[in-house]
Amino acid sequence: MSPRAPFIVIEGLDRSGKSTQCTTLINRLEAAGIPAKLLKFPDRTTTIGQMIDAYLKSQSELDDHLIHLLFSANRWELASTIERLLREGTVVVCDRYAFSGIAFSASKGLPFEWCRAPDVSLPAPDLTLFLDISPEAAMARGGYGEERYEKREMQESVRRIFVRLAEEMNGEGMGDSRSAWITVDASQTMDDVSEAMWAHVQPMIGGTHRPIGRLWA
Ligand code: FDM
Ligand code: MG
Repeated sequence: MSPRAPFIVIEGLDRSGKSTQCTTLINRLEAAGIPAKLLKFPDRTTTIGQMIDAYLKSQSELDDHLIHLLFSANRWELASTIERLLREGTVVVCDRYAFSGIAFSASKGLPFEWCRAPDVSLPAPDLTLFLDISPEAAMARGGYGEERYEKREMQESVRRIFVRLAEEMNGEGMGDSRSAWITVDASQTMDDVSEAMWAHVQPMIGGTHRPIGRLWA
């Protein structure tokens, strides 16, 4: 049986350089002759994604629990596509995933375990690269945009929860999740960040015979 491709998630605060680095990573994979597909959550193109988009732009108001479940449902919409791509040998790079889901909703005061529950058993990334930057440094890059959550206090709380998730993902008792979490210093130059990311991705590009893991299952 031929190996499946790895599933790579990029997480980070707003203005951490996440989207740019995702594109650079895809280009590097393709230049190395590896088929690769970039996915982004929220995926604003689906019906659920359009509801999320309106909420983020403050064009609608939704209960905190409800929007959390929509973000999760938006991942489940793509779950089988992710698995198919990996089995076909296409590396999947995701700009945000379930970790953003927990970090942002828990920052609004929803219980951590409640936030995790709807994402349990989603395809687990083989590698999560967390682009870490302080909210001060992120703001110095030109400030935040107009969307909901792009505020200093929110970003500080989100970062604290990402750090908690990092400790947990690398700790004991992760069961079948088997997802390495690597923190990358995103305050470096763009080139240094992409080099640091590539150093972790490059060893995986040959694929793996390990079955696709399930998040927190
Ligand atoms: N976000 C993103 C969430 O609150 N929950 C989620 O599950 C995901 C995937 O949506 F503020 C938040 C994070 C961010 C906003 O993301 C839109 P982008 O990457 O800025 O488009
Ligand atoms: Mg944003």
